[in-house]
Amino acid sequence: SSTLFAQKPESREQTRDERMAWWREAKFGMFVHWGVYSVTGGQYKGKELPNSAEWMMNRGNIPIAEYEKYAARFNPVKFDAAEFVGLAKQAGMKYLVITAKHHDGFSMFHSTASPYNVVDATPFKRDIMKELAEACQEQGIRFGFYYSQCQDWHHPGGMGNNWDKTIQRVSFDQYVRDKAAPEIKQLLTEYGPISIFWWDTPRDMSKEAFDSLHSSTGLQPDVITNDRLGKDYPGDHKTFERKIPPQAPADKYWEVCMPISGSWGYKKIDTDFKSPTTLIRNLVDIASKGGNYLLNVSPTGEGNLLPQSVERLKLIGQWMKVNSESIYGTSASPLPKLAWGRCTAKSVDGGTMLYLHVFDWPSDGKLLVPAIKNDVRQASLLAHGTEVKTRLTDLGIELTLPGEAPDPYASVITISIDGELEVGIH
Ligand code: H79
Repeated sequence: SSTLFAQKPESREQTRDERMAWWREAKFGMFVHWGVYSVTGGQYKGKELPNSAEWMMNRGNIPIAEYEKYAARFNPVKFDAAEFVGLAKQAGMKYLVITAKHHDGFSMFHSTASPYNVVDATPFKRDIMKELAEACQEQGIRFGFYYSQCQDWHHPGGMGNNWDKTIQRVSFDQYVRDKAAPEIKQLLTEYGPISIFWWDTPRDMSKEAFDSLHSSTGLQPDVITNDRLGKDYPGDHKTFERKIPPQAPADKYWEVCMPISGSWGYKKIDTDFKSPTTLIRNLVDIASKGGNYLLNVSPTGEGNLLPQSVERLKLIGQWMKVNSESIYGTSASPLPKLAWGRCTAKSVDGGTMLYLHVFDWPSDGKLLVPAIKNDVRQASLLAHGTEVKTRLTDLGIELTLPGEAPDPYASVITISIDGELEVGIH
């Protein structure tokens, strides 16, 4: 493609694998959508607005001057950064990415480029991004910013607002110069180490605007970016939204971001919370295809998470406490599609460790791990270390399992194999 969307300079490209090493190891992160839209939880003038939440301003065609008033109602007194980050950590998440500015143009940090921010325009007056950056640093959680670089429904040069005709429009380039570029520079210089800069969502822009946004991430040499800055800009990793790819994608680094419920931002009426089983199996499914899971939660206007989210994060954490070895640092399954669950793999000294995640426990106790031609050194249940009997057959390895599944979400069996793993049709 054109030089407009050129790759990163050679010197940085060479270290991409190094920069991605922690991310690949981490596998699991928390995504957070939080802003002044969270005050009403998707409702406008007391009524439920379809597909609203963080899109409320757009869905309600709310004029800028009217939407600004939500800032005066944003006072999340229940927010405690240490507690919030602690919950992510307890769930087994290794990083946190939060909306520094969503499409509505409201800055959740003490922006020096726009007074429409959490310190200057709300009764709360606290720099939420700074508090989270510090809490993450303290608790060993990597920290990243989501930033809507194209759509900004508040600035007269931002994209996306076609309903407020009262504003005197300026160019997108001017919006980048006045707001986006200085804000990004501030986020990448005043908030400590930033591990991820998460662009959303790509639209056409001039070379000047692209170069300015693109070069600003160079302020933190180790920062990881996704593929949503510009149309053909690959970034460091690919982002899938809401849907898990049915097969392992060809991309070296990729993630699936997905809300824990129906929407990204807090919604008062949200009946679509995913079950703990679905959430844990999603994490396993994504890991088995070599990707990361960025699971979104939605703080309310008061700054807390709904009990449905807290409960789910804690259940995932309980599962991870026993089984995280089967997730962190693993790579995609080397096996063909498995009827009963998923597999992740790790290279170990002189061999391979396979982690079999059994979703459907066999009623006859016989589990076939297809296509493996190697003898097994050892097989055991990860939860208790109980050894599992194995037999090499024409079709692969047959395991003899106890009658009951040890885990209702996903029972993990480890298989260690000496030497090179041989997989194929017999
Ligand atoms: O931040 C989250 C979304 O707000 C944002 N990306 C994720 C991570 C996003 N921006 N655009 N889109 C997602 C896709 C746009 C979907 C739309 Fe709609 C369909 C826009 C209008 C119709 C969904 C449904 C949003 C409003 C109604």
